[in-house]
Amino acid sequence: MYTATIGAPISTRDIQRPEYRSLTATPLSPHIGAEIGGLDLTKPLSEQQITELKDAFVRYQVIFFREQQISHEDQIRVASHFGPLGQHVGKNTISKPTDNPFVRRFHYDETSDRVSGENWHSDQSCAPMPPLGSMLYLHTVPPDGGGDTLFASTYAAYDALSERMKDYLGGLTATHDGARVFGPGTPKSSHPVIVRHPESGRRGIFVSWDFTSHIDGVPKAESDAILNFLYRHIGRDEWSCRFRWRPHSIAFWDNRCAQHKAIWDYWPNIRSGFRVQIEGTQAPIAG
Ligand SMILES: O=C(O)CCC(=O)C(=O)O
Ligand SMILES: [Fe+2]
Repeated sequence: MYTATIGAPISTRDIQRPEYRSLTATPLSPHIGAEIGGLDLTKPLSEQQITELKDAFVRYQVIFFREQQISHEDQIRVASHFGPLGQHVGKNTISKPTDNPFVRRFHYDETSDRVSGENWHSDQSCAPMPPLGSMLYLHTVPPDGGGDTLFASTYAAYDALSERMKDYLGGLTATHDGARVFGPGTPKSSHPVIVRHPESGRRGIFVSWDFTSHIDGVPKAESDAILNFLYRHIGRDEWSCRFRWRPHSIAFWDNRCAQHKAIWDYWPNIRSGFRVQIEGTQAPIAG
């Protein structure tokens, strides 16, 4: 158990949970993640289902679905309830485009020499307006397990910082350089280190191992030390969950308050599916 004496993280349980009537939400861990039941994503959703799904997405930061054998059209329809779909800003990406401009293929097999997202990150935070959320559907998973995805709550990580550290980080910005992940020609942007979620109002830490090159305006050694502390802190087991995929599972995460990390322990087996992303509505807001 995490035994912080100061700044103990607030769990999703501490925030009053509504009684959903059109779906079920079963939390995966106290701080992040819930499995959603009672929906068939191949069929249009009712207004109430959409409202409750949006609530669950913001509340749990990542929501999961099982046994949903969806087409590209189904995936696009469900994701579009959360906003217009967007396109990947990376130049040289491991995932590949499909015939549909909004759907990317995430496929790995014996010929793969790397996979997407092996370090903690939120998607394309190098963009001036990073994607609000990403929805990954896998139809094929390794036969003997493996290929899990980790998710961490940047809210809980923030809550667990000391008040002194919160004060120090509060006014800072950091540079997110897309070239680190996707090569030259990918955007670079500066964002607040502590951000406020536009819907929940909660604060979270917004720097990641993958994209953040430095904290702006402080000596490099200081930036490196603080960032390394924050990366380890965000990825702590105490506010992470681990999603074990099955064929036709979906993970749908909120890039504004969750980070994720893909585990590549299944070579040479196949792990395959499709992802869409929802366009950001605004640049990250200082907390
Ligand atoms: O393959 C995964 O589990 C996640 C990969 C990733 O980082 C992403 O889809 O954004
Ligand atoms: Fe990712």
